[in-house]
Amino acid sequence: MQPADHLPLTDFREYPQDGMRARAEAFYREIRRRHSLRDFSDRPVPRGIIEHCLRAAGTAPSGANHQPWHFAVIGDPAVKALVREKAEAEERAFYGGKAGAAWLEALAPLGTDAEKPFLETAPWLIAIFAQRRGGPEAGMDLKNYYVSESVGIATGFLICALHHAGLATLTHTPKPMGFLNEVCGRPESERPFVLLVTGYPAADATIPRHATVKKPLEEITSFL
Ligand code: IYR
Repeated sequence: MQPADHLPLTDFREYPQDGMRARAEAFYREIRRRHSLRDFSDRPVPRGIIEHCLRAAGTAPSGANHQPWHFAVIGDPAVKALVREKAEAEERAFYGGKAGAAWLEALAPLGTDAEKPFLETAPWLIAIFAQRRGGPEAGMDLKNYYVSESVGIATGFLICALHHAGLATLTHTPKPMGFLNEVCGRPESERPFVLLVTGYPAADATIPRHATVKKPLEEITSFL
């Protein structure tokens, strides 16, 4: 095994404590304005903006730095139409009963159904794939570690980056979403993780009240 090669840390930034508090508060105010959106505008978004957000996602920490993710970015209207058709077919079965009564009841306050027009309206769909095998460099075929954790973190980075850039997002999970492998030309060794929808909100966009109610700090934390 090779000895680990290290570099000095040169890009860490320290802030005065007041500044830290202000930054922490400002980020909270910023991120609490992010809402999962289902009413998208068809207004185009330049590809370069999406690319920068994807670069940000690609800096996420991952198991052994294997970066076990692939982002298939769909902007072609014909491919978006195909994704909509396939997703809606799965969703019709899901909402038609496959989900089970408890799940459908949990979803009721969101007002979602099998109709997914946003899959065609939004300018970009980002299909995120989790790679079971890969490695730190392209073309490797090693086992990947903590794949779901890593891809989940990268997805979080991407959602934050898109929001920060001024774009709305939806984490969409048609169930099952195996059709994405075929549509995006991805190998069976990759598992579709989430379909991220992004673009501008429609002028008359609404969000479910249910989704705006977040648990207070006391309920989600314990300090030991
Ligand atoms: N995939 C379906 C159902 C759905 C499931 C959960 I959990 C949600 O938080 C929202 C929707 C759909 O996208 O409609």
